[in-house]
Amino acid sequence: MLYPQQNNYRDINILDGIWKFKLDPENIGLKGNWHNGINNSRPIVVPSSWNELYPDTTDYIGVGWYECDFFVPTSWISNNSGLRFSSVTYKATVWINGNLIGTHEGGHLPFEFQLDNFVNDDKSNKLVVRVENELKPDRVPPGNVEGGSLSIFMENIPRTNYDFFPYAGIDRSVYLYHLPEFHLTDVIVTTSIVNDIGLVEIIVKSNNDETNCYALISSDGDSIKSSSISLKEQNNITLKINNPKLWSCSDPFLYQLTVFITKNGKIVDSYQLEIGVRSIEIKGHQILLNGEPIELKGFGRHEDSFITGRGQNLPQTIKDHNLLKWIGANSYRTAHYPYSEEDLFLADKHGFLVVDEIPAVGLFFDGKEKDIETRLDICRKQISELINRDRNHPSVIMWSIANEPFPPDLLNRMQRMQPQETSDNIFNFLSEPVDPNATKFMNTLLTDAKKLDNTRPVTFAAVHGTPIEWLDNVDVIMLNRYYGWYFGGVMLDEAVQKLSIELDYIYGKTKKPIIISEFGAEGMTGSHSVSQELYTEEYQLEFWKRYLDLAEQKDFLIGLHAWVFADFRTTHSLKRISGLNQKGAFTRDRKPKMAAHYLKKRWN
Ligand code: BDP
Repeated sequence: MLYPQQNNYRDINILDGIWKFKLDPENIGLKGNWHNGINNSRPIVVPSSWNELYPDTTDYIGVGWYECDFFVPTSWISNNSGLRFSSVTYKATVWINGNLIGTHEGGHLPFEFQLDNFVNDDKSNKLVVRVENELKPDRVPPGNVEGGSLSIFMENIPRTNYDFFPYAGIDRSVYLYHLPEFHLTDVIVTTSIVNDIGLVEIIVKSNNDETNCYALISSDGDSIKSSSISLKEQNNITLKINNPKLWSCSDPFLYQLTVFITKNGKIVDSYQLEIGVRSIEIKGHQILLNGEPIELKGFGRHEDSFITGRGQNLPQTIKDHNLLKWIGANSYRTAHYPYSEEDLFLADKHGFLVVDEIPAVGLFFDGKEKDIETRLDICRKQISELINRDRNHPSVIMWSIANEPFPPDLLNRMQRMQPQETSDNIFNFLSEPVDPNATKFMNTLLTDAKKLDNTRPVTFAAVHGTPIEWLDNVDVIMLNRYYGWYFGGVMLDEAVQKLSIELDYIYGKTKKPIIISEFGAEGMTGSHSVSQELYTEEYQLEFWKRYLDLAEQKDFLIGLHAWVFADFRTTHSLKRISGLNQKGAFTRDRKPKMAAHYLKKRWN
């Protein structure tokens, strides 16, 4: 799905602004025909999460209704206009002028509907959206899980199966768009480098194959143009750039690519995008960018801010990217869901290496079989939506199909992870097979991602105790590790020793590159101590220092993503003081903690 664009042939109208809003705690709106218009509404901002705006919406789980009016320019009424939501969390049902136009399940990913036949060309139109954010075990991410996997560690409210606040609403921009009669429906770009030649392969899809197509790549006044192809005969174009300027972290050079559609020799549509010429491959225990080994330094992040919640906050996105540069990071993971498209456009420009993740956090494999099947279907849909959205970004180097899927018998496996557990062959149990259905679930997702895009490695972030057989099918292993916090807090010497043994064990079994995709300790700003004390800024710093020191001794450890970039809002529980996860290098308002200054020294 192409990002909406305005040019000589295409038009957009962004509907962001103040909309009408009403909660529906009794769920009476559907019967009460609220889809024709809502009464007694109050204002809300689109995009934003509804939670931080009113006292009664803060912890609200249920249904909320949105409404706005819009006009469609008369020049648009030609059967090619659409309505695109960049993200609605969690489930959206959409009506225009009282007519149902569609539904979409799952946050953080875009969806769109054709407008034709639904809109008036002479008067205003009423758009009504019912948003529902119930926490259910058969959703992704899941919530209200019976004997919830997360409650092993903490009873939390609202009852998510994951550690961040379930913000809800129309949380990213809403677009009306208009396309010309003959238009591009997709452009897929892959690049490679062969003997100093940059190959740019473009697959073009159009709504009409009685058209022709050509592509132009330009930079600094130079341009390369392909010959024109008939889309009836082929839909792929390859352009060659001699001695290309490659996209890299230190020089994220972007070329302008424009794809044109012509009909009877006349241009009828075009689409522009910025592309980076680069290659990514795995060789032995290394990830190679343009043939050179890379090391990832950075964080897992969250889209989380005061007042807007998880709603799109572009000033904060810019600020976060600047702080990532300041601290010397070259990489991040979109933990635990796809970030805004604008975030990735910036990553392309800034040269960040992004691990792009679907919202599959808190997956578990016990409970009702039907729920497991539903979750699998949703994850598969999310992988496809994510790859279709993000595949043209040079910054995206890997797909992550889950965060911490919980192996069956999690509690028992975790107990063996305590540093005090020192029996011989402590990690052998990781090589034992687990429930084959769970393994099949994981392999289905990895295979899907590979099939949709065979140019990028696939991975997932593995919790303590993840069986080796789940790691067998990833290209790069990502491990979330908390030795020295949840596992042997304060006992840093023993913790790092156990981590070292485990890393050697896993590498020995798999021979794949390993990234520690999470490691962190809570550091409450202003909490200090001369001795090693949990929750102090000193302990947080020391924790990260020990992991960084260990990483220097392991060749196969090719990346460290500290958890987490900044403090973020999570559910209420005894372990989350003030409703915050405080493992951030920065506070929630982006002030550096002691450990941020330390990481800056190490990473620069
Ligand atoms: C990890 C989870 C992450 C949590 C983190 C923590 O992947 O979402 O926020 O633990 O406890 O296991 O801080």
